[in-house]
Amino acid sequence: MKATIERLQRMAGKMCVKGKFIEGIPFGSGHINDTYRLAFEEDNGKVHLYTFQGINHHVFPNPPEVMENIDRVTTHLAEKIAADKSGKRRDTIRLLKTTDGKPYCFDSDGNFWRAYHFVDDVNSYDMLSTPEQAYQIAKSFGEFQCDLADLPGKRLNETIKDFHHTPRRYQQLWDAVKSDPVGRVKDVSRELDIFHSLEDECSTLVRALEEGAIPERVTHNDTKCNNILLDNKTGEGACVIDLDTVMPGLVHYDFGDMVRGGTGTTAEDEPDYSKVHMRMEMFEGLLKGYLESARKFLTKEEIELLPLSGKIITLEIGTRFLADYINGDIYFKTSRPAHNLDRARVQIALAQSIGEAMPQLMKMI
Ligand code: ADP
Ligand code: GN1
Ligand code: MG
Repeated sequence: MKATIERLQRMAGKMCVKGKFIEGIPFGSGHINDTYRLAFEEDNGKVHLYTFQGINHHVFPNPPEVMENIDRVTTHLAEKIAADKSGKRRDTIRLLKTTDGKPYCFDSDGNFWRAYHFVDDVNSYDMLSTPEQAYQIAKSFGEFQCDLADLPGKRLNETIKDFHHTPRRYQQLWDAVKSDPVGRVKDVSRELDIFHSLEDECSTLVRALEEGAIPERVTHNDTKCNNILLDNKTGEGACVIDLDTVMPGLVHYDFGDMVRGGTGTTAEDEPDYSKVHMRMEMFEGLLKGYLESARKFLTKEEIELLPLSGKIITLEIGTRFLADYINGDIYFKTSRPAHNLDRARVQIALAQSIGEAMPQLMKMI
């Protein structure tokens, strides 16, 4: 869905924005939603920026349930920020209400739209360049989990069923292989063999949950490094974003996805996977930041599984990229024919590199 300027203006007309529309530009590098930055100007010259997003309803089958979660979570975080006297608390993204008081509206094709106040003087990074960034990111995501531990009310909606049920993600890959709708399976036998050989180990987290060894908590579930905004001046985490998948989950999929997104030597879609390795100093930064904020609530069993979590989620997301390649690129946004295959190969190489480092990683905890 690519929105025209006219459509963005019509959506803006339904939201409580300040000022007159001056521009709308595509923004960010997310794989799922359609994100735009809109600017408005008041008569006195003051400019207001907002993020407008068309929600991908193929990925999120029930957008009102997604928005109910986001409304509850951001309200809870905003209350904590308002009650904090030190003024040092990280901010939350803040939803804009529609003119009739709702957290989303529709366009003429029935697509769901939402808007947030744009967070300025920040940056989000597709790849990390320093261990300090890794430290700040993990510290912020740990605080985010901690802040949501006392979220009042019913269990959050599961916005995507079995989102991090790794064995079911594997099953989706085997289902794709079986149906082979666009004849791509013949090109990926090396990748399938590797995934197959690691399948049992990948069930470790789900098994531990089922056996009651580790608890369910409220987690973010999509903690790659461009889902947090870092303050341009201080380098600290300014705001956690992309809250579509905040729901009940395991802390490991959050920590693991930081390892996946933050420790690699290349972009997630590097075409030459021989360049892919995990960077130990980034892992150290992540672990230090995460434990600094999360150690107070984590159990011993949870901490012991942190190193393995990076390998497991990297393979899990690898199975999703490969399944999407086999299915003809219907889920993740792509910009070239082998895009999902490149992404899957990078995940395999990174998971192998994390696997090789496992003895050292275990020593660090
Ligand atoms: P997706 O689900 O497609 O990944 P995101 O919610 O992560 O969508 O948004 C995509 C990008 O837009 C982010 O990586 C970030 O760069 C930018 N962005 C999103 N929300 C805001 C915001 N409130 N302020 C500033 N930038 C934002
Ligand atoms: C998607 O929305 P975005 O781009 O932050 C995906 C994640 C994947 C990630 C891989 C809802 O994240 O699960 O790990 O791409 N989000 C959804 O880059 O499927
Ligand atoms: Mg995102």
